Amino acid sequence: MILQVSVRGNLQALRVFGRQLVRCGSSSAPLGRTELDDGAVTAHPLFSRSTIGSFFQEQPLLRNPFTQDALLQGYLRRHLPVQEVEAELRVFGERVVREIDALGRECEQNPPRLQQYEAWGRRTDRIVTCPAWTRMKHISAQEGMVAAGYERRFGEWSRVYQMSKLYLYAPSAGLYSCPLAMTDGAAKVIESLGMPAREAFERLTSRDEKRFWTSGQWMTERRGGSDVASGTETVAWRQEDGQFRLHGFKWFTSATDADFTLTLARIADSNGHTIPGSRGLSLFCAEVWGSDGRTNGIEIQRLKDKLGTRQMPTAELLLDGMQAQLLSEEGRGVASIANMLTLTRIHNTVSAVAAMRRIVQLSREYSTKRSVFGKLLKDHPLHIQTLTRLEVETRAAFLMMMEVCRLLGREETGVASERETHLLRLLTPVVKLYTGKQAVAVVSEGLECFGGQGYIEDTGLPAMLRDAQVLSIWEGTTNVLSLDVLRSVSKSSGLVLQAFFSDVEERLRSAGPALVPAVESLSSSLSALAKFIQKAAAQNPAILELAARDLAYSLARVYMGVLLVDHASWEGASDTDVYAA
Ligand code: UCC
Repeated sequence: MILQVSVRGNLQALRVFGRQLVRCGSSSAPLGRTELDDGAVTAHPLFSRSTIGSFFQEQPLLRNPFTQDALLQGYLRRHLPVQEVEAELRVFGERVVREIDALGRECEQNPPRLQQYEAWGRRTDRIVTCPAWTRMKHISAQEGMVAAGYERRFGEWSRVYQMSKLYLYAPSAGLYSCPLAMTDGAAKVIESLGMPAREAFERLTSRDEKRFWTSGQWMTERRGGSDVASGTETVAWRQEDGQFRLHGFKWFTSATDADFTLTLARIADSNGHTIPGSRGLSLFCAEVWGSDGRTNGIEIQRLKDKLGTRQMPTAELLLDGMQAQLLSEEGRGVASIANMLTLTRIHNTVSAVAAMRRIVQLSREYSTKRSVFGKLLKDHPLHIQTLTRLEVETRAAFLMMMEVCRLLGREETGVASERETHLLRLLTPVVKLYTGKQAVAVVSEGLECFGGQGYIEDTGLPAMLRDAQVLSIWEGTTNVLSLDVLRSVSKSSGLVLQAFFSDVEERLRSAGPALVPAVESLSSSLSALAKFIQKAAAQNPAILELAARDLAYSLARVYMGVLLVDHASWEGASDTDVYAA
């Protein structure tokens, strides 16, 4: 009981209360003791620090995401035991805590804006971003976020190294992971086409912050971004110098402040006719800004008002004579941009798994500070069970992500077997669709670990959930990617599935003795999956399409289970690795 006032009647009470308020407001009121007119004494003045209370919940601290991540460290010890990598990631993890995380928050708090006109009415089409966003670009160059994939310092393991770094970076990077994904994808396309745009490639993969370029990927038009073949209306007109002028409307262009872009268009013949469908699409590249800072024949119509990813400009663009260079063979646009899709889908996966890992790290840290019902959260079995489930989901997703990065690195350095090439094709859509969805579930559950605080904006936690939601949408929705799984099966005449089964069976055969129950459980899932596929294959294509998502999910879950077992079977595995499997 704070206020002990004996009053007769309401009027008296109000008078006393009013006088007390005045006294409490005056600096002469003694702290901790207030004398009232009738001689009663309160222990504390109203509305002072002591009355409101002096307890504050301790906030969860971001600690070095590399040293906190036993699985990443274990994975690298197993596959890439190079002192230099370990030391670099440790130092980079410190940089994330000291510098990058705050910049990422700044990007969220200062979203980009469009300045369409200058004061006197001329079009400017400028996207104004905050200094922290520019800083992210410089840091990305310095740290070789894209370059690392092409320098190939660690041979076939270079992608694992690059993506490990990106994995530490992404949750703090204020969505700079998005332009980096597209930049990496553009570099990959140029490299795979034999360097038709060498200077651009050098800039996209540069560590020099003054030379470094980012790239966009403009595929989506008003008719939508999934069915690119029938949705693309942009027309390319050939010029006398062999360059093209593009006219069309791009409906979703992410990270539109990029220096460079890849885009699809239909080449018009001398009569102005174009070829419909996929066969009519060609791939172009273009610089977005001229040397005078003006756009290259582009009008920025507006910036999108999005649920999340607010740090990053996403725009609608009218291409009104954008000068562009043809990159692919004519009519090979979709097949040529597929390499970019592979890269951006892998980046998407890295961002998804990194978001899961970050929320688990913060929740675990918080559980050592937050006390409820007389003990810390970490001492509540039900809470630990929840965290454990999140940990297992995150571990499984991490291992599948790393496996795809490993396969990519092997393919790019020419050492992948045929089976590995098939697996890369199959697993890329599988890992993207599964982790994109799972990130939303894990981050959402993770937010709950902070109670109401998980719902409060300036903790930075809600932005994680908003930003996770896009991961299952862009770069192919869950259903579009499930159909891509079917495409990979039919294009390879089933060889991708053969590769999957033989890889899985081989890994299960070499599982350690402690893992027998897990192996038994996986073997029975595997037989069920094989039966499901046989049955589905015997059905008509419409049924197969209906089964696409379930097939993709089953492939993901079985593969993740197998990778957990595989990782728990190496001689350096920890008890936690075995327990998780
Ligand atoms: O742009 C967007 C947002 C950008 C933001 C990026 C940031 C990401 C970073 C995340 C980190 C934070 S959103 C745009 C989203 N749209 C998409 O992702 C496209 C989704 N739609 C598809 O994937 C479709 O399946 C299409 C467009 C690929 C289907 O096109 P078609 O023309 O109907 O496909 P076809 O006819 O089946 O295939 C044409 C060719 C074939 O090769 P050839 O001719 O040699 O037989 C296919 O094998 O393309 C090949 N192909 C592929 N190859 C098609 N898909 C693939 C693939 N995934 N991998 C390899």
